[in-house]
Formats: sequence, structure tokens, C-alpha cells
Amino acid sequence: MSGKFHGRREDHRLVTGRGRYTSDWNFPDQVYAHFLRADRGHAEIRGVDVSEALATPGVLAVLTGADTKAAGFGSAPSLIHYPGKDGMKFKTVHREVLAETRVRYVGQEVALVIAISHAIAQDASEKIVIDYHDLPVVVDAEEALKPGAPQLYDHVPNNLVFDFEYGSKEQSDAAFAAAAHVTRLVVDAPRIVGNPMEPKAALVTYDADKDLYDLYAPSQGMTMMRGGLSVGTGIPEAKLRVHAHDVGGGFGIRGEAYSEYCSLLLAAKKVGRPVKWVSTRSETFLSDHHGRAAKMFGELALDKDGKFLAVRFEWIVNTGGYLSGPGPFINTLPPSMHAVNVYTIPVVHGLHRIVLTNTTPTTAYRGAARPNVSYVVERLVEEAAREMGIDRVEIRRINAIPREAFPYKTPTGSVYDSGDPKGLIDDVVRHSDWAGYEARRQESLSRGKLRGISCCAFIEPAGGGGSPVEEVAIKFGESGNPILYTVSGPSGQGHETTYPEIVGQVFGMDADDITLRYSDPDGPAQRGDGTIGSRSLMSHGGALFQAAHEVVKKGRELAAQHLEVGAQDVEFAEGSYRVRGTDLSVGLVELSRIYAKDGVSPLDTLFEGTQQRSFPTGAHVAEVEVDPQTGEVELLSYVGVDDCGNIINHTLAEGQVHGGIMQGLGQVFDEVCIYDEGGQMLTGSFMDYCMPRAAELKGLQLFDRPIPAPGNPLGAKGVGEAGTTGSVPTLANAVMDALRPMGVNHVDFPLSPSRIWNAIQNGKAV
Ligand code: MCN
Repeated sequence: MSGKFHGRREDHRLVTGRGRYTSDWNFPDQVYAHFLRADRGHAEIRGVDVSEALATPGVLAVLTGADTKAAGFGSAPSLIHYPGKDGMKFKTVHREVLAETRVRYVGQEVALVIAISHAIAQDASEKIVIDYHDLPVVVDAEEALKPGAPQLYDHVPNNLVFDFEYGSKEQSDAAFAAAAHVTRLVVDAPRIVGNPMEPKAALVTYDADKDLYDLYAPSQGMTMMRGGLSVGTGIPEAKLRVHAHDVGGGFGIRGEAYSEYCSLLLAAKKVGRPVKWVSTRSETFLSDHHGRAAKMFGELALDKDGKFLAVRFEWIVNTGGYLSGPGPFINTLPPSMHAVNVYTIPVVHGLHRIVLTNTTPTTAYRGAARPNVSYVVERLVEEAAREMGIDRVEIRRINAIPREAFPYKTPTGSVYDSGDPKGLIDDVVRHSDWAGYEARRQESLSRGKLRGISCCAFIEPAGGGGSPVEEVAIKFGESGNPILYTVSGPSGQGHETTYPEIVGQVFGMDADDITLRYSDPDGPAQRGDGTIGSRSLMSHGGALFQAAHEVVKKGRELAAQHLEVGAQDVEFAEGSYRVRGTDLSVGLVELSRIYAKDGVSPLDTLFEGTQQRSFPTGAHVAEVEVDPQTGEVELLSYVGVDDCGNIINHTLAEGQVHGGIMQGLGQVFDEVCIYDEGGQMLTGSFMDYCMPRAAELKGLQLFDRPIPAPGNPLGAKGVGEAGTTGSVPTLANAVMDALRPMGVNHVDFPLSPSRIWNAIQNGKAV
């Protein structure tokens, strides 16, 4: 596809302040909302007195759990429809949209105040008196599993909502018993906060005549949000119109129909005026669903030559006080699909426990659980190489799935569509000048610095979703130029650039003459999934590609009639239909204009695409320097070689990998969300929570080594999360490599100066 960069078409609008984020929307007569949130981790609610708040001048309404219950609001359904260990059924738990009987984490919404200004609503909320009866709190998932731990729900013994098992215990026990060497380790992927730039926000209008709600909110696609809201509130989907224009970052956590949105729908109906709510950054920390929060135990069995025989895992996942839609799902089935990473490991066994605690629910956050998989496997491989005295690149090469073995069926039954891990490793080793590393290490040593390098490989499932179809549409607007419609909405991915490029190539038109309208409740495309799982280009982009061909086909018939020849005599090239061997022609857009009636063109096409999946792969190398005096780490270079199939826009794909690496870097070096024993978040602001900064990512070089995906019309694989899945293990292993001479073999995230300094003090220099 096109390797030429035309610039991101959305950027000019966005950097010149013409973006339209949720808080930019305003309606006449609008009023403002403020949520009163639980100030404690676990408590029974014995009474809520809103009388003083309600009597405050300027307050229009105060909603509590009794109101959302009376409205029939319920909980979102689970995505898990498969059995767990020994046939265990997933235990769903009910969440009161506004807490009525119990709160289970600090920040849970208890009451909603609507007033003529936000300040009045906030002041009034402080007058609400809640009679809490405190209950014992548990914030750590391992603690929550222990007998005698505080129980969050009567019907969930030991707080265990799901125990998922995959692979074969029998076979893995046998393989481990026969192994020449076994490497074991425990790694932690601590809880992190998504922190999109745009905080959670909403503006709701209610049209009483039509019984219609319009919700403006940052989302990763209107259909997922609409479906979730409908299930949560019982309001039919047809009565819910979700608008998501510009979205200031999604990262997985903007996909859900949060409780706040459900309450706001009710509020708008109750007060009969548009209701606006924009959360603070503190609320972002407390109430946006969090990422990761998993502890992983891993074991790798090897024969005497370093061939991998089996791998087994136990994960303990902290799912928070309630269940997010995707959280339990992304931590169970998808990780089993790539548990063997890029290696020919014949046997696998895994147990993943999803555990409730008095913390904010956790969900999919860039990479979902894939960076956990690559982290635990690549840490195991690295340690196995060290323990056995095998070169760490070589051990990867000898175990990598050969290119000719693709499509490759893993022991859990998933099929990797295409790839060449060894080729990726060879490329990245070359591009990173791995061979010259020793000299660079010596040079660092001469300055008193510890240098480390690592090479990691990964593969991840991209795509998927719940909808059986992906609707896209191409309409020829008033100017005659095509307008594309998709239900997936970008939150920074650049769909406004790439989708028109895909269709422009088929139509032989300049992409600048093609417009994308996403998440349009009035548009023709209304079914499909949103922007999750690095799926949009394959699924929506692929469907647009097919729809564009459909348009060209329809146009050929019309052009033949118009030109008064048989369709077989008409050829299409560079945007025009031409009668073969003549200079008779008509342009596609011109044709549409001629035959359009009342704004409808005979070329308008609604197309039903299908779900697409692929397995992007990559091999990354990072080189770091650690100052043993301070524990500070400097990233010196980062080289990535990725296979995301055919690339539509190289600059965008590179930007995606770059952004993903940055988020992995944040997880590895900076970010961690900490609760105290009472369930209070200790890292609830940017004063306490360290975000990665641009200057931390140095020496970035990205290359692609594409193998077209055989399964989708574009031959593309997802790229949105690859950087994160690759960078988490790569950066971690590079730091461990630097610390080895100090006798340190593992440090948990975040690899902050104090942790590293302490590890060096406690290590035994070798
Ligand atoms: N692309 C391409 N060639 C390919 C694959 C993708 O040119 N072979 C382009 C696509 O056209 C698109 C972008 O790269 O513009 C990402 O495409 P894709 O991999 O299909 O991912 P999605 O569009 O579905 O985006 C979702 C993915 C996820 S799951 C998270 S989380 C994430 C991410 O994208 N959140 C992001 N990238 C993000 N980037 C920004 N700026 N903000 C977020 O919130």
C-alpha cells in the first residue's frame, strides 16, 4: 500500500484548537453534575440523607441509589461464556449504579447532585450525610484469596470470581518431571492508571417528546457504549444516541459504559434540561478503570540443549471491587491464545485467578493482558539462558517458530496466521549493532556506569470483538465526494487519515477529497465493534476496502448505461470509467452527481464486513545504562522490528508503535498505583503518580518486516498495541542485564531509582 506520507489530516484541526472534545459541547439551559463518591474502601450504607443538599439554592435534583434502583438500572453482563477450572462458572456480581447498600472501593459513586453551576453542585454534595458502617478491607489479591479474608460478596467465596484453566496439567507435569532444567520466577505487573488527556466527561440531553437520549462522551466507538448503556439502564438501544467526536485518548479504558453515564441519563430525564459533567483528574485516578494489576508465576522446562519443553503459569489478577466488562475476559482466554509466545513450546498449562478486592475495577489497558504474557515468557527465557549458560539471542533463535511452520497451531488451539520470528530477531540484532555491544559496555564501565542490553520477541492476538458484522458505508455527499462511515471511533489513532487513503486508492482519488464520519448516530453504519484490540484497520478498514470495490462494481453498470455500451467494455482506472479503446469516459464522482436524487446516489453502499483477526509479531532491542550510585536508568537506544502485515500509512503505524513503547516504558519505569491497607489510593494525583516523559525515550529506531496477513482483505495486522507488548519485557530485561554484575536478577516494576538502588545494595556483586 501507500508508503507516502500525506500528514495526519486531523492534526491541523486538532492543533489549531478546532477539535471538539466532550467538554467543548454546550447546550442552552444546561445544568451541571457532581458525583459524591465513597470516601472509604468497604462499608455498608445504612442511610443517605440528602435533604440539606436538596434545599441548597441552585440545586435541581439529588439522585441516590434508590433512584437508580427504582429506574430499574442493573449491571453490565459478563463477556465470559466459557467454563473455568473443573467447570467453574464465572460469578457475576451486581453493581448498584449509584451505591445504595454497600460501597466496595474508594471513589465509587454514591450520589449525584444536579445544579445550575458545578460549584453549587459540588458544595451541595458535601452536605449529603451518609450513614456508613465500615467493613474490613482487602486491597491485595493474594490476601483476598486467603481463608478469613474480608469477603466482598456473600456468593463469591474467597473473592474468587473465576478460575480459568488452559492447556494440559497432566502433560505439563510429565514434561517438567523429564526436563533437564527448569526456570521459575514470579513477576508483578502492578496496577496502573490509564490517564488519557481528556478526563471522563458527558453531556446528556433528553427529548421527552421522542423519549430519546443524546449522550456526548469520550468513547472508543458508539456501538459498544450504546450496547453497554442499554444493558445497564434497560433503555432500548434505539432510544440512545451516542456521540463521540474528538476523543482525547482511549487506551482501552474509554470503551465502557461507566456507571456515571447511566446516572446522568436518568438525571437529564428527571430535570428536563441538558446535564453536563466533566470529571477532575482526581476522579480520573479514582474512577477510570485501571490497567494490569496481575501477579504472574511462571515456569519454563528445557532439555539439556536449551529446547523449550513446556511452560506453565499461574496468574492472580486483581479485578477490583466490581467487574469491568472486559477485565476478566482479557485476563483469561486471550492470554491463553499466545501463552507460548513465538516459540515451539509443545506443552502449556495455565491457571488464571480473577479476584475481587476493595479497589477500582481493572480493565483492558493498551495491550490488555498481552504485555503480561510477553513479560513473563521473555523474563523466563532470559533467566533460562543465563542459568544454562546459553547465549540469549541463540536460545530464542533455536526455539522460534520457523516461518514455514505458519499458520501455526499452538497447544491451546489458537492459530497464528503468519510470521517469521527468527527473521525479526535477526533483523533487530543487526539494526541494533548487537555485535558491537561489548565495546559499548566497556566504555560505560570506564565511566562507572552499568550497561545492559536485551532482545525480546513477541506475538499477540489482534482483532476480535462481539459483533457478528462490521457495518461501514460509503455515501456520495452533496459535493459528490465520498463520505465514509464507520462505527469505530479514533481516540488518537489517525483513522481520518488512513481510512480515506484506503478508499482513495481503490477509487483512484486523492484521499483529501474523502471524508470520514465515525460514530455518527445518524449515519447509515450502525452495527459493529469499536476501537479495541488493534482491530480497526483490519475490520473497519478492511470492510471499507471491500465496500469501495463494491462501489466501483456498481458504478461500472451505471457507467455502461450512461456511456451506452456493455459493462464488459468498461474499464475503471484513476477515478474514471472508460470505454476500452476509446476516449469516452465518465468519472466516478461525476457519475454519482449525475444520477443522485434527493441527496441519494445510486452508488451509496452499506457494506457488512466481518470480524478480522491476526497475530502481529515483533522483536525489539533496548540498551540502557544504570548509574549504580543513584539507581537511575537511562534508555540509550530502542530498536524495534515489527511485522504488522501490510502497512497503510507508515508514519501512523510508526507513531502507533512509538506511542505503545512509551506506554510500556511508563509501566516499566514510572507508573504504579498504590493503595493503603484501608483502601485509600496513595497515588491519586500527578504529584504522587509518575507519568513517563518524552525525554525518557531516546534513540528510537523502528523498522518493519511485513508478512501480509492472509486472513483479511488488506493483508494488514493490528499495530496499536504492539509497542507496549514488545517494550515491557524488552526494557525490563535490559535493566536486569545491566544489574547482573551487582548480583541482581530481578526487580519488580516500576524500576525506579530507589528500587534499583536498593536492589544493588542488597545484591551480591558477582
Ligand atoms: N495502521 C496502518 N497499518 C497497519 C495497521 C494499522 O497504517 N498495518 C494504522 C491504522 O490505520 C490506524 C492505526 O495504525 O490509524 C492503528 O490501527 P490498529 O492497529 O487497527 O488499531 P485501532 O485503530 O483499532 O486502535 C486501537 C489501539 C488500541 S487497542 C489502543 S488501547 C490504543 C491504540 O490503538 N489506544 C490509543 N493506539 C492509541 N493511540 C492513541 N494516540 N491514543 C490511544 O488512546
